[in-house]
Amino acid sequence: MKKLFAFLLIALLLCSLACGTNGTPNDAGAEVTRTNPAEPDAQAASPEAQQPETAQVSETAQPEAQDTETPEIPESDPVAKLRTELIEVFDVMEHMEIGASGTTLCSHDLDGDGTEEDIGVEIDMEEDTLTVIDGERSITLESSSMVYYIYLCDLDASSPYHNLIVCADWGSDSFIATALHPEGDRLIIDRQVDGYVSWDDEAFWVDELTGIFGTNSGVRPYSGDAFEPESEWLVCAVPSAEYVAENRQNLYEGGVLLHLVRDLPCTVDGQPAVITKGNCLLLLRFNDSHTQAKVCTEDRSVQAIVDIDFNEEEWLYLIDGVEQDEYFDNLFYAD
Ligand SMILES: [Ca+2]
Repeated sequence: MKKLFAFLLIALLLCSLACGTNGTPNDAGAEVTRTNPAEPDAQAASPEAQQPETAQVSETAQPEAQDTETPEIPESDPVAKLRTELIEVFDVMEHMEIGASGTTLCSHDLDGDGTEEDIGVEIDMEEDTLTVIDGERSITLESSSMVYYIYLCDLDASSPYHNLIVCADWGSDSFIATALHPEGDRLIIDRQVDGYVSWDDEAFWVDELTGIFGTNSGVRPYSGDAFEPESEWLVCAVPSAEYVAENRQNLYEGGVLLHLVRDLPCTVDGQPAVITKGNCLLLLRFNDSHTQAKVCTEDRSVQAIVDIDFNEEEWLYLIDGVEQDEYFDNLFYAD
């Protein structure tokens, strides 16, 4: 994860430099052109009607220069109420004795019957498996990883049992998270997610990979017995407070300002619109099917939704039939 984070920081630095070479981001207000979908024939027939209504947006706002706090997640999609509790997190490899294939991590009453049982793991490097053990119960997961974190937690206080989340690195910082709970004499998989799990005072967050608009990943909260995502929308991963402080000119609310070099078709207030080239945009969120992105202009006066055709086989992101890297000149992860 450290490698991924360092990589992301380098990516963000390069992005910021690229944006900086294309003019001062705040030297002009964002311009959004709204088209009128109700009168397509009139637009085609009349030259005057082809001039769409243009909304000039107010002066851009400069972020507080001295504010070095970790940026808040922009906008207010509903986020899960706190229903989760982290009891303990185990770095499995640190618990392993040298040469051992398994270890007991702790004693805990995972099933809620009032009696503690031993929770542990066994690793089979020949079969590439990880077996999670809870007393008499066990489950074997496929894994080629040697980096494991196991979260002992209570995902839903209304259930009698507690949960385990196994977070394994399959190589190249490609994590998979498996949420488990005890049921009878078995451990049951609630959900497996491609992503890295972290926890804060609000929820468990899963960092999922994406390539939308040059990002590397996005996060969203998961909670509940089924370890379900609490929002359709993922928040783009935010860089560190130190990085934000050092790169104020191209950052806003923790994201990188993307420099538009092509008019971007989008939806504003439910109406078709175009954000004209020359503006800088901030990617706020994207949805879990990678088909929509929420963006805002750098002064945050206009928020828009961009429809994206995601070709998963070729990992291509197309906007109005054009690859995303033709819209911006400072994407780090291009198609
Ligand atoms: Ca028990």
